[in-house]
Amino acid sequence: MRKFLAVVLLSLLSVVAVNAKPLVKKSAAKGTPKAAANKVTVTVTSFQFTPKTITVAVGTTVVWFNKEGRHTIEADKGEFKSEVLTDGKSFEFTFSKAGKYAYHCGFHGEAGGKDMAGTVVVK
Ligand SMILES: [Cu+2]
Repeated sequence: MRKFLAVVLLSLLSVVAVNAKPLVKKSAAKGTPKAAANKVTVTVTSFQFTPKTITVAVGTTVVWFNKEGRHTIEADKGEFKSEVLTDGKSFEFTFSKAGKYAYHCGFHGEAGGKDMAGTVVVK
């Protein structure tokens, strides 16, 4: 009887050990460093940028994702300018220098923050 119990206990232990294996793998995967994303998205709709003003760290890539309509992303001072973006298209620009970058849509806005316009503050 004792021997039988011992065998049952042993087989139970081995089942637990097998089941525990995936858990160990999971926690090991958690420690794997992820690639630094460093991207911020601005949503483009008709006729605004959301958020209108964003503040990011130097080196950040800002992605303008166009949900609807035809728009462009143009820096007031010419640091960047996108092609015409149609539905579902996006434009990105990496800011490597601190500063205040005002931009606007070439169709629906103007330099100086008028109408469809926004600002990226890089610190
Ligand atoms: Cu526009």
